[in-house]
Amino acid sequence: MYADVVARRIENLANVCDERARMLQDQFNVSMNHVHALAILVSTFHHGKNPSAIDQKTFEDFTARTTFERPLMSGVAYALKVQHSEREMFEQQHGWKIKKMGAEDQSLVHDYNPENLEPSPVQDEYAPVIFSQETVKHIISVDMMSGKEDRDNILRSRATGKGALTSPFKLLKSNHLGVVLTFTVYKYDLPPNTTPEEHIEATLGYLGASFDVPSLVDRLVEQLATTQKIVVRLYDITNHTSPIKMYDSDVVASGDHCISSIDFGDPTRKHEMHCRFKHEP
Ligand code: WA2
Repeated sequence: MYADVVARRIENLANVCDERARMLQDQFNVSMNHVHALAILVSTFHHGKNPSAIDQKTFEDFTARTTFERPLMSGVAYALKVQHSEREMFEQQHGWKIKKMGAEDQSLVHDYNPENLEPSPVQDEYAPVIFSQETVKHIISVDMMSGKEDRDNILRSRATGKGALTSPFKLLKSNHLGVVLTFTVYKYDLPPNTTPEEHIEATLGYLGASFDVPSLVDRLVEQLATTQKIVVRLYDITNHTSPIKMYDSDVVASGDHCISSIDFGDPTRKHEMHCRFKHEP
C-alpha cells in the first residue's frame, strides 16, 4: 500500500530528526558543563590566589588545549564586574581603557579591533573582558554590558546563579548568528535559597562562551553519516509567535517535515529542530 510507504518514510524521518536533535543537545550539554568548569577554574586560580595564577597567556594556553571539551563553542572569555567607583584604578592597573561595544555596522567589519573603539561612557558598572581564548581576542577590554544581549544575559545569570543563554544575535567580528552562554563567578558558594540581591552582591565576574551556530552546526551535520540526505533547520521558539531561524542547511526542501525539541539547558529558552528529506533531482 502506498499509504504504508509514506507512513514508514515519515516515521524514519522522525527518528533521524530526533537523533540529530539529541546529538546537538548532548554536544551542547558537554560544552556547557566545561564552560561551567572554566568558571570554577577562574574562581580558584584567579580570585582564590594572591597573586593570581592566571594571566591572559595562561588563559589562552589552557583554553586552546581544551577546545576538544567544547565542540560547540567558538570562544570563551572572562569579564570582571567593575563598579564606576573602581574604574580609574582598574584602568590604571590594566593599562587600558574600558571600551564600548562598536555600533552594529562596525561590529560586522572583519578587522574589528578594540584599539579603534571608543572608551565606554560613564555607567554604574561595567563588565570588561580581561581574559579571552585566542579566537575571541577582539573582545578584550570591551565592556560586555554595553551590548544589549550580553548585558541581559549577564544580569539574568548573576541573579539566578545558573547558566544563561541569549537569543540568537550577530556576534562581533562575525557575519553569523550566534548565542552566548554565561556563568557568573561569585566570591563564595551560595546556598540554593540565596536571593537575587545577595547573588548580585557576591558577584565577581562572568565567564562566557560564544556559539557560532552556522559553522558549528554545519560541522556537526557533516559529521553524521547519512543514507538519505536530510535538510535541517534550527529555531529559537522562545517567543512562539515569532520564531527566530538560527540555522538552515541552505537547500531547497519541501514535503513532509518532522520537529524535535532541543533543550539547551536554559529553561527560559525553547529550541526546535525541523527536518525534511532533501528532494532527489
Ligand atoms: N563573545 C564573543 N563574541 C561576541 C560576544 C561574546 N560575549 N558578544 C558579541 N559577540 C565574556 O557573558 C560574558 C561573551 C560574554 C562573556
